[in-house]
Amino acid sequence: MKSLIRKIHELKRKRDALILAHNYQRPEVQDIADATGDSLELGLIAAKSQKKTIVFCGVRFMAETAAILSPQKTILLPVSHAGCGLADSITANDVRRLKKKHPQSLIMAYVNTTCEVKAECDLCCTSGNAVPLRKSLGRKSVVFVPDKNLGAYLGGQTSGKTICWNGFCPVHELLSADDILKMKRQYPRAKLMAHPECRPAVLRQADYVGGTAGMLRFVSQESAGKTFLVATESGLIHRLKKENPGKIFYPVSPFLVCPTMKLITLASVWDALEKMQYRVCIPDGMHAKARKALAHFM
Ligand code: CIZ
Ligand code: SF4
Repeated sequence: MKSLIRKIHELKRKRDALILAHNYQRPEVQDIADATGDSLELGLIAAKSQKKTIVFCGVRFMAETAAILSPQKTILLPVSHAGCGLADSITANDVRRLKKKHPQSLIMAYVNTTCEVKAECDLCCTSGNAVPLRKSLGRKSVVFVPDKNLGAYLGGQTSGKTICWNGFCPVHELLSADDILKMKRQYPRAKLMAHPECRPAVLRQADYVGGTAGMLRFVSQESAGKTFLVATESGLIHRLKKENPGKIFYPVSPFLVCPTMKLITLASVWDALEKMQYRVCIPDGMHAKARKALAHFM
């Protein structure tokens, strides 16, 4: 493995590339990356970087988001079929139908959507800024796509009407209130952090609800707690432990593993650099529309 890591670093220099890894990536992939983060953080790092080539270790919609934010750069996704069950739960046609059905509503998309879907939406949010963004729209009716759990959470936090698409993340949806109760019984003093893609019955038990960037902040700044129960994809635990050596983290279930996130390995990162594959391109004519939905991030 050491020689493969060395080879990746050599090739990265030769190609003058930047390697970015999502917080859900395998530990060894996170460790060779120049930066780790959530999809929006990584997209913004890509956009600010001087490097022309970005190896994006994550799933397709994330690499697409980086490509929307960095139209002049070459964005490489090491495994071309690394998709997201949640993003694939809605198509651009579905959104066009929703717009016809709810002509008075704004269409708000979670970042976990394809570029075709983003291009049809009015604005895009992450798990980190969904609540303030929804609040800024006041009592305006909103159709939120595609995550029903994040949508229900938003509806509960804000006053306007929020109509939800029925999508869900196949990983977070697996968690039940019982899984949480069992862990809380075992670690009664631990703080529970839950991703808003979890079911409402899980979120109701959480001390903190937020995306991966928010969880990292909660642990480092906002909480005096020492032990944390983590209700999100297992990859985040590696970074939580690395950045908080004095604290203890337990995944709330052994099943919180996203199979498509884990498709990316060191070997595929090396291949991506060697063969300059697989380039993620935004179809002509879609770029400007998708960028508009992301404009408030830039
Ligand atoms: O936007 C992301 O990066 C996702 C899907 C997860 C998170 O909360 O960081
Ligand atoms: Fe998609 Fe869920 Fe995997 Fe995140 S954890 S990439 S939402 S399938």
